[in-house]
Amino acid sequence: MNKKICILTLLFAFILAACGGGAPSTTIDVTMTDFSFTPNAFSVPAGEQITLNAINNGAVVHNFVIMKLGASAGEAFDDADVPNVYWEVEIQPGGSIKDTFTAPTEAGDYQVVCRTPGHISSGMIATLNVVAGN
Ligand SMILES: [Cu+2]
Repeated sequence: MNKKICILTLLFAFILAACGGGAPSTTIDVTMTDFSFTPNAFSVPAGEQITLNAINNGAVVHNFVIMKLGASAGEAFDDADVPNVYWEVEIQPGGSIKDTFTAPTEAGDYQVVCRTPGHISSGMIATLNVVAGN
């Protein structure tokens, strides 16, 4: 590939990554692989019904787990983290789901993780930014 195009492509990717969440949306589109969420930042309006469209392009089961505000699953998701789950859904390898949940009413950054053992430390972490309504 032409070097200039390559650099421009990289730059564009960084800009997209920086804007991650973008404007709040009631739809989340996420692709899971072994082992990441793409994108890894989402922005939703507080208290609204959110539609999650998730695709698992990986070879193993992945989860989209939203932790409660201020909670972190740490390096590994274990039993102690279960009460701190706000909402979660599991997606089989090669599968996809369309599901809905009600966004938290409290604005802030919520941690999103995959609870399959070893996946957090492999990089399956994302951020759900909940934005207060008008
Ligand atoms: Cu996973």
